[in-house]
Amino acid sequence: MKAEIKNLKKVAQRILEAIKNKEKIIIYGDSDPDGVGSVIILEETIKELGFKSPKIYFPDREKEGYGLNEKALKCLKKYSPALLITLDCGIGNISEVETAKKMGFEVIIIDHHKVLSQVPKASIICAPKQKGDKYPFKELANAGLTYKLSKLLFSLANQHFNPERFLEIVVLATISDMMIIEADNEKFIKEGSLALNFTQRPGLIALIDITKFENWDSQEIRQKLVSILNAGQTIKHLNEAYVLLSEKNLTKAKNMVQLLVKKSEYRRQEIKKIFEEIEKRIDNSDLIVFDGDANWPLILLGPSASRACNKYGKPVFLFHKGDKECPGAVRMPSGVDAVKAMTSCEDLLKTYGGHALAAGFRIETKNLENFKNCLIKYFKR
Ligand SMILES: [Mn+2]
Repeated sequence: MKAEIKNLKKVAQRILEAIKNKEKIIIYGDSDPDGVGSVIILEETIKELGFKSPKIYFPDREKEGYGLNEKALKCLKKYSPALLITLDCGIGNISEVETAKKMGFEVIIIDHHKVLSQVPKASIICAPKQKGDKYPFKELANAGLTYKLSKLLFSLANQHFNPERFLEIVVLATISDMMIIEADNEKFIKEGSLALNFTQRPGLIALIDITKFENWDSQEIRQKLVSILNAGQTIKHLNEAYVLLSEKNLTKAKNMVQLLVKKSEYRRQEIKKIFEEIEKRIDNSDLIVFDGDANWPLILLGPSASRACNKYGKPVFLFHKGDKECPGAVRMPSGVDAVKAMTSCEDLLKTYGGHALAAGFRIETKNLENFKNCLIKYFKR
């Protein structure tokens, strides 16, 4: 029998206990389609299993940064004591988990990102990349991981599980996070694309309707659906993609989609401007692209870095230049590991993490030059 994901069952049992005891539950997700998808799957699952109203929270990447953060915890403090479940984030938040625990939260981390040398002291960590996890496939999107949790929750509760309503979400998240298309992911994409075809979800019906869907393949899903979901901003701690995919009313969903389409067009133009600026500044003799600007918002840097990385085939580090601190996005050509590269400079960084080919960091502005030199040293080896 195939080994199971470490702690998946522990998490499921703890959540069922919380449902039974009517504890408070906070679902805390990353503000991108994978985080949004994970939140929707877990929220709908526990509601169907009888839990009334979990508190949902998405951090604002511009104002709060990625992952669990102190500002968010201050907002959430009034809900303590509660079970705080982080989805698609948390594995790098050592000090923030400490703060959360002091506030009276019990923290559960469900995160598919790379595990750094130290892990937070959470109550339970479910992360396929953590030590001792024997599950053979390591490249699930976080929504794929949450899907497995959902399935287990339904089965432990002896309730009927309807896979399609979640597979249609998993496919979007898996494609959005650019997870490798093999093993579980291949199955998710195949079955998820089919499920999308027959979706009952007003947000997806509206989205598919407006984008004139034709081929139902990964490329079209990325270009037409994921790009629009990605334009969703986080407003009052809720991501707009989440609001759309949770909407029950088709007319409202259609209006939301129209707004998101406009935002995604604007976003595309802004990304193009940043990319053109990078092209102007680039020095072809440099080993890496390392650039920042006070006018570049963090949320546009991932896609801008992807474009630069595709074109130049070099490691790309882009940051929003702040007076004191700079948050940044990293993209790597295949075969190079962003997290390993940053680990070699970890003393200079406030936080960092992510995947081999797509990652992020936060650094004090005074350390930028040293960080750049440290990276060049790493890539020269
Ligand atoms: Mn993710």
